[in-house]
Amino acid sequence: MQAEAPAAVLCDAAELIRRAAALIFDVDGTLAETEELHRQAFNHAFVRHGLDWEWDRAVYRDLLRVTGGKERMRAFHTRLRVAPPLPDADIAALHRIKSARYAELIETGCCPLRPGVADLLAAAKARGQRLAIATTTSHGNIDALLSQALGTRWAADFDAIVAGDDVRHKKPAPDVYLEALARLKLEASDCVAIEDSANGLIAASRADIPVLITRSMFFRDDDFTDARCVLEDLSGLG
Ligand code: XBP
Ligand code: MG
Repeated sequence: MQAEAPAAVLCDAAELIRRAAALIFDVDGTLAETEELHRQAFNHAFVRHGLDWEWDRAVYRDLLRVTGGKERMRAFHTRLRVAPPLPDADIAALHRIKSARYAELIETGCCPLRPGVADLLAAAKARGQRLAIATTTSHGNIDALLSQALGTRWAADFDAIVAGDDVRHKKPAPDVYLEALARLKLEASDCVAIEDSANGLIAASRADIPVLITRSMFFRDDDFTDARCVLEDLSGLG
């Protein structure tokens, strides 16, 4: 008797996507494997600011439990138990340097969209489905990535673009997804959230939005039990 596959594996991802009135995309790890560039940009900022911090991939994987670059740096400093805490002005200055470096790295073209993303965006648009973004990162980072990948007029195809600083609480709070639903004027059940991390799954689920997971570099082993579907990538869904 063959063991029952987990419900998420049995789901028909193409059907889940086709039925939705809107697709709400996470950015980092979902549209592109950007977290490795974020990590390099953080390390660049630490050197520029005269800090002897360096985040290798193992440290960064653990720190990614904290969403938001500024919050991540504050969490790391707290773990060092070095008093006094870094002033907000220093955190803000570090984040500006980091974001500028991230944009420079993205503009080299070294971080393409993940497999299937461009085709899915085009197919959804052709089917008359609406597109939205719900991310923890900044508008500047979204624009750097999608201008590079889709051209400078990329935003015209999205009905709602909600970034981390647009809401009070970042993921795993549902705020960015609730704001996206409000701007779309759609019910949660009429949409699908496309995510790569447990924090993203929790955020969308708290907004009652069905979630399709695309496994990514830093979150491969996260618990995706509550997702409707778990895929390696978005290939073939366009
Ligand atoms: C992932 C995040 C972001 C990025 C870094 O966002 O948690 O904090 O790691 O970007 P997503 P910032 O919801 O798209 O997966 O430094 O701009 O926060
Ligand atoms: Mg993500």
